[in-house]
Amino acid sequence: MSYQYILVETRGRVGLVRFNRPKELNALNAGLMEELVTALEAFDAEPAIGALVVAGNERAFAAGADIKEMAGLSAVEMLTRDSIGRWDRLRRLRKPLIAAVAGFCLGGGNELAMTCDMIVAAETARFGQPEINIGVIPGAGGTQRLTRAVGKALAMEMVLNGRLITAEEAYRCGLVNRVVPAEACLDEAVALAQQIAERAPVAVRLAKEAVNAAFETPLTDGLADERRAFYMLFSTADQKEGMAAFIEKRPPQWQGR
Ligand code: DAK
Repeated sequence: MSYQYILVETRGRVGLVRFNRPKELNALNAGLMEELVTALEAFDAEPAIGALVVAGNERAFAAGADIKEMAGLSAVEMLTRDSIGRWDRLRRLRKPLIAAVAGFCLGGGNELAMTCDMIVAAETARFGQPEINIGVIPGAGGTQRLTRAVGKALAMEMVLNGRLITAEEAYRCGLVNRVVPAEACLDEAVALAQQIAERAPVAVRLAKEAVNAAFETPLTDGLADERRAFYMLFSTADQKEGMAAFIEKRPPQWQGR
């Protein structure tokens, strides 16, 4: 399949999608979002792929939704073009999704990064929800995910006053997993994804579901769901193999079942 707005490649067991609108700082227009979700869903369905990475370039992960595309739309047009449906499809990806973020990561770009399961940040990364500067507020989860990630005080400042934060600050407040030199960012993210992709796939899938459930469920329900998933894994060949390999002091050979 050929794409206009993204570059797609496979590295080992990792499916990599890079935004490719450099002149527009990777602004997320409808075409780019559709291509992104389509490519990630294809990787999600491919057994040879164990984890996914999404990246921009050195100047920008993404500077937000495409303001020029949105500017003239009415509320009803915003509603009926159902662009949020693509974001819901991202949430439904089963394989771990890692964002490699360098440069601007703003508005919808930051919301996209936060929709991912982990973020590897370059020292050059700048995170923000500057929608207030153009007369709106975040619309793809920014007020919710940012607040859960960094807490109320900083989220309020970023959303109400458009403050950008550095990669270091993002690391200190728990928004990103690690900060690395810009030139190493993509490789670090791919290496992290590759490590996860080499683990027992069914356990990885259930682990992702269980951690994400912590944001949706009361503790008692989340604990019960986790326990059920834990017991269920004892029906997999990989649980038998993993524990046998530990006892026999050898590396496990996962079968993905
Ligand atoms: N949209 C369109 N074009 C953009 C853009 C954007 N978000 N950001 C940058 N560009 C374009 C600029 O217009 C410029 O194009 P030309 O004028 O040269 O043709 C080019 O990229 C380079 O940008 P600058 O010349 O401005 O570069 P600077 O280094 O001076 O400044 C900047 C970089 C990132 C500080 C600045 O470009 C900037 O402030 N950009 C806008 C950031 C922003 O406000 N982002 C939030 C957008 S609103 C939803 C889904 C998503 C969303 C909402 C709802 N649903 C599904 C419901 C998300 C909304 C948003 O993200």
